[in-house]
Amino acid sequence: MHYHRRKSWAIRESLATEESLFMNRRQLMAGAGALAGAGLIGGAAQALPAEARFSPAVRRAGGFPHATTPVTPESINSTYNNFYEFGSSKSISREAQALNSDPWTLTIDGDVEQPLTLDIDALMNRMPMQERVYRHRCVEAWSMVVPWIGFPLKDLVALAAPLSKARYVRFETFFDTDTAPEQKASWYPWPYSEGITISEATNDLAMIVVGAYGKVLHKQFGAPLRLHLPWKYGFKSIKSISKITFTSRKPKGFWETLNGREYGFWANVNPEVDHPRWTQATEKPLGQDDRVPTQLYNGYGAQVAGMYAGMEGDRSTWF
Ligand SMILES: Nc1nc2c(c(=O)[nH]1)N[C@H]1C(S)=C(S)[C@@H](COP(=O)(O)O)O[C@H]1N2
Ligand SMILES: [Mo]
Repeated sequence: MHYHRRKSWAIRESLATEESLFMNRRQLMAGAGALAGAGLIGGAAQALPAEARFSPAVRRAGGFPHATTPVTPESINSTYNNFYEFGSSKSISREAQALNSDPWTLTIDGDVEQPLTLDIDALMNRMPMQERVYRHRCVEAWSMVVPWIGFPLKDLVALAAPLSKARYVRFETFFDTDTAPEQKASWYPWPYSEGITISEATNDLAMIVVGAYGKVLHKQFGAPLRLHLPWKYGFKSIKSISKITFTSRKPKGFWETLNGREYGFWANVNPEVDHPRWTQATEKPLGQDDRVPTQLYNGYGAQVAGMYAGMEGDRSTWF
């Protein structure tokens, strides 16, 4: 039957080039000029059997989620970041270039059938690549709209084959004080970590990001793979993930460990619940002059509110 139901968060047109969907990471990097010497390309670069991984159905499902606000210009986005491993200001894009993102391995352990360590290129070759435009709302009340490239987190969960006792997924960033000297600062609970429930991890919207703006992920965006949870405050969307652990115990993330009164486990966006030190009612989109109203679940309530039925009255759901 030639009738396809689009996901409610998908819109018609793709803003990025078609080719980007068919490129593997090394080709994307080459396209982005990240690999200076042509000698580095080839050899290790696998030819992608594109049809296998980018079926029309997958690409439709991965169409751009509905964003009523325009995509944030890449030039603004790639120079205004939170990546504390490289400094606590927003201007860490130069420092972040020290990150060694290739080669990269991802370890999956904890309550799983079989712990795994995967080369990220091999992992990407097994995952259905998609492009999605997502709004991102930082707890600090700025926001952006990014055309991400990546794959559904639920596909990675399926690959990991968690045991039934696993109720949470914990994510951990790399730890390397040589490339990220800020990780020597002992008052922070390095390495950065975050956690979500299995049901959140298998929600359609939860995405592992490996690219943006039609290119491999800039280092300052959290190369080579990061999380994006568009309905939660940005600190949940952990960058440069090196380990994923399935566990029966509720993980305590970097910010919750630092200040659990201001940054909690759920961190679902809600304009009506203020941060102790500022309002969450409005936000400043990067690259725009005027503030705009913040939306409940950052505008993704139709897809995610069901996971929190009955919890709405609990303040901890919202910070
Ligand atoms: N490892 C790591 N992940 C992180 C952070 C960080 O400091 N370190 N900052 C978080 C915060 S607060 C936000 S708002 C987003 C910022 O993502 P961006 O720089 O791509 O906009 O990354 C999140 N993930
Ligand atoms: Mo943030």
